[in-house]
Amino acid sequence: MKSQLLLMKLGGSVITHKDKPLSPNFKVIKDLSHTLASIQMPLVLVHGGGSFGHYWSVKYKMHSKPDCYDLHGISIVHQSMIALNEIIVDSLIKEGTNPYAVTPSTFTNGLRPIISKIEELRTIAKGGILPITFGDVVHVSRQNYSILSGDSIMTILAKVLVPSKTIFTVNVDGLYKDMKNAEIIREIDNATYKSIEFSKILTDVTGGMRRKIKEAFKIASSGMDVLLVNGLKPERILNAIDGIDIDCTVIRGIKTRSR
Ligand code: IP8
Repeated sequence: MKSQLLLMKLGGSVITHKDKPLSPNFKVIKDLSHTLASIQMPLVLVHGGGSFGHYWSVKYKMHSKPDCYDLHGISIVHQSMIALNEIIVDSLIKEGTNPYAVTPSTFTNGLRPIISKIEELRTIAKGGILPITFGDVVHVSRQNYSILSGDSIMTILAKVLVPSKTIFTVNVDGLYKDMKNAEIIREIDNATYKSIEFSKILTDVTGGMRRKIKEAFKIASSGMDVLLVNGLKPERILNAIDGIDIDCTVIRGIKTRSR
């Protein structure tokens, strides 16, 4: 059953200047924090790596595939995500929310969810705390580590929490049909999804959209609608929560027949 809970990801391209290493977008972080402070519903937040985690992951050749990566790289990538998280948490506190940062390794075992720890995030969110986690490098097994993206974390959390609303904020208005006319796809169903040429999309929109859509579809396959909303226009987030029609892309929840 869906619970009164909002699950939201702050995209790395929204909260950082993605083309400038290690540069947070302080203005956007402040505006988003201000907006999030006005949300009445219990909220669980995830954020991406942007020019922090991705910058170092590339330098140390780390990917979302478990492997024996450079040990120094593991520390540097993790620490860069802690640093970005701290900036966001500080901003959220200044704007009057009560964030509580949790690394993904507190609710995952390797890449698998720890259901009881995820349920705990719901409990603390309902009590007025704002749990916030982030894409990170995680230990998988033996000496193998992996990058666990915030998008995958969204799926892990959504499958357990079954939120009433799931929002991915991005730095564009949604998924573009055609960049020339900046026309967005307002709604994607299974048939549209299959017809999308992802290679085209990859060249058309900021990186990571392909995986985002893939994760959004995994979430939608459990019957939940997923929204891609422009995080650079925070008022849209509030409208989306209120069910007001906004420019965004909706990935429709696929209702499976109950047995
Ligand atoms: O930006 C990536 O998270 P994402 C996190 O959500 C790291 O893909 C460490 C690169």
